[in-house]
Amino acid sequence: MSDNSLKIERVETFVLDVPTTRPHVLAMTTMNHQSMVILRLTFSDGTQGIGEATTIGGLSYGDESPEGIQLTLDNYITPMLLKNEYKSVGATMAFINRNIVGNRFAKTAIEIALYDALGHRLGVPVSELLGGRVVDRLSVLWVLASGNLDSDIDEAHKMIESRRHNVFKIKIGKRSVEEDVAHVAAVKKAIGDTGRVQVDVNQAWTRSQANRAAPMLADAGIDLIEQPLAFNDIEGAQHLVNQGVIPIMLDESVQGPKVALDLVRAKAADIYAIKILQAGGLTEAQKVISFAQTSGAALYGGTMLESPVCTIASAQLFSTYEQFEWGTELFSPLLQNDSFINETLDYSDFQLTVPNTPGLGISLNQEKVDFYKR
Ligand code: MUC
Ligand code: MG
Repeated sequence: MSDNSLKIERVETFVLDVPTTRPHVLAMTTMNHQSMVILRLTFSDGTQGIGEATTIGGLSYGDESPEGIQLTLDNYITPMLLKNEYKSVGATMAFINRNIVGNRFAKTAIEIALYDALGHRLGVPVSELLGGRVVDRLSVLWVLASGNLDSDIDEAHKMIESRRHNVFKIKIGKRSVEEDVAHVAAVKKAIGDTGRVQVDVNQAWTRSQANRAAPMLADAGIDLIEQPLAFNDIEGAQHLVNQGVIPIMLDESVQGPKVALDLVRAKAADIYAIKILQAGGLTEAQKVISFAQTSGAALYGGTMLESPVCTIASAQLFSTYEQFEWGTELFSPLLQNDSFINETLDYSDFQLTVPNTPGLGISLNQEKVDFYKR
């Protein structure tokens, strides 16, 4: 069948609320469950594609919410998809981008599903549609965010012993700089040379707090500081990078390729967290990566605490690069206490295996979807 005669016949969206294995304490919210918008496209040739758009803590992290994403998909994007002949992933995304401003997360869900369906139609993994696989395994860190020092240390030891993770990101910014530094220094001391530690402030500090904390964290043996300042404080980030006390990573700041280009021009980060949802899709994330890489900055594979769907979409993309110097944080399926896919993801020896079967390489377990959907 030629692609010209293809149509998208059905678009389904579900909001799933899946409990976390423990409360996940971030500077701006504490998560006891994760709410994920899952999308399924069905084409006239019978192929299907799945996608996802997920935020953190409703509207506390960014400007799209699960309910808003579902509404955008159902009321605005779906009618466009059903009305037009399907030509290609690129033509569909170009059409959506011409007609819908912003809404990067909702657009990402569509693009993931289009690539998944195309992979199934052609019999290749999504990585092959994005330039081709370079690596099959990705390093994955674990995020310590229990809010309690003893639990964090205990969790870190267990992860190292089971060879699941030996790099840890600790969420800070809720308490005073001194309390936070004491907490992360104690974790680093407890694990010593068996693991590495980095911190994520999630925009909670003022410039003076960041200036004070940077040398303290460097002295404690912490590898890097992620998003110490407000997402739009480019000058502040630039100043911290110039000081060169400790590497600075930007995350919430990286809202799509145009912003990434501005950040790169301003030399506002040593490391960029690459998130396909924040970028606005897989193709947009490729642009962000190109800007960061070309500028000489380093890469880190980020997450919005996504389900396996978006996690594996990200992994398919990241696998097409020789090196994400700071690894990835594609751990969130392990923070959810149940799974709604049929496959078991392989997390072992501190890495995740990127599926190598057609499309994303994972499929929805409909019974579980029905159980967790609102
Ligand atoms: C963030 O800001 O990095 C990623 C891991 C995690 O625990 O929270 C997210 C968001
Ligand atoms: Mg972050």
